[in-house]
Amino acid sequence: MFAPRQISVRRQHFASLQWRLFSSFRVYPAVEAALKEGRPVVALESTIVAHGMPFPQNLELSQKLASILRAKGVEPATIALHKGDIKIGLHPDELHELAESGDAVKCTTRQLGLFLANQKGPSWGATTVASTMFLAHQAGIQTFVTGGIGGVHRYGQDTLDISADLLELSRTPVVVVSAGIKSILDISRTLEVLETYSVPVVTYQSDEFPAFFSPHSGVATPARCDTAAEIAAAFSFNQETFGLRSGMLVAVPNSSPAGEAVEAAIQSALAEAVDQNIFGPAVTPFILKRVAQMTAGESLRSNMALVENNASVGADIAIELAQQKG
Ligand code: PSU
Ligand code: MN
Repeated sequence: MFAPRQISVRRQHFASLQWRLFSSFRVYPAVEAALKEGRPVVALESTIVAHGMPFPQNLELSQKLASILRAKGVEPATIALHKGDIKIGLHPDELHELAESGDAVKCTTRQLGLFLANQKGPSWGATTVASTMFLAHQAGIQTFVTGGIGGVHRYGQDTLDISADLLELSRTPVVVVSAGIKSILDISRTLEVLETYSVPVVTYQSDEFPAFFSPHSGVATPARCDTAAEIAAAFSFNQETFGLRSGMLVAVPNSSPAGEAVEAAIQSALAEAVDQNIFGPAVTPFILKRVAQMTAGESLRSNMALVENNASVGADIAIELAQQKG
């Protein structure tokens, strides 16, 4: 007898919560139209733009990604915070401003509210894999393309420096397309944590889990999928049939691997970070920057190529997911 009323009260509560939550959402018109019409959309993160690469390569990559996605009929949506707004998709001028800003605040999920509440800080908040996933899901976007995810840092068993990206993958249903995990992290331990968190991890068309700059890590992949359709179906079974809430990590082996100099540079950048007492959220941006400097742009070239490759696979997954819904 009481059940229907309870449900409707709960719905009303949810609706008012949604309204408050969405009140500072600014969905870019092209993204909004695609979502309304059930066309495929792919989310992109802003930390890779603000902290992962220098200007102007970060802008060039963002523009290239947009054209790769649009050529396949997929709408790109770069997610970022700007002053009091949550941006789902950016105008080209906004993307330019973000890429050039230099002072964007790296915002993982726990920083979202703090950034919006702080009126005095820098204008741009750059979302990480974790917070981009979270916001993409709020906006109804199921596929997210990036380069590399955060994970268990080396010696993470002592420092407990384990990226919030792993926690978010465990609780937010978004497919994250990456080139695996960088060797600045502890790849085996990262895969162990993902297993504990019940996050499906698949490698695209390979039995070996890739290590970002290199398609080889020496670690066997937990699962292999050969087509975008299989990945989309596995994700949908988890959501629809089993009611699971976790995301999914897809690793696409890098087809433009960086030379061996990059691995050597990673080793020395890691040592420098320890020497200079750099820790926590500052570690990843520091190492990426040093490696790019030490390899005279070789790491950057490989990084840009792998993200483009991921965009192509991610677009196919988004298309499959949109077809399954439609
Ligand atoms: N790995 C990269 N490039 C990046 C990042 C990771 O190769 O730009 C960024 C992503 O935004 C990722 C974040 O979510 O770093 C992880 O940071 P942390 O380890 O502090 O959680
Ligand atoms: Mn960390």
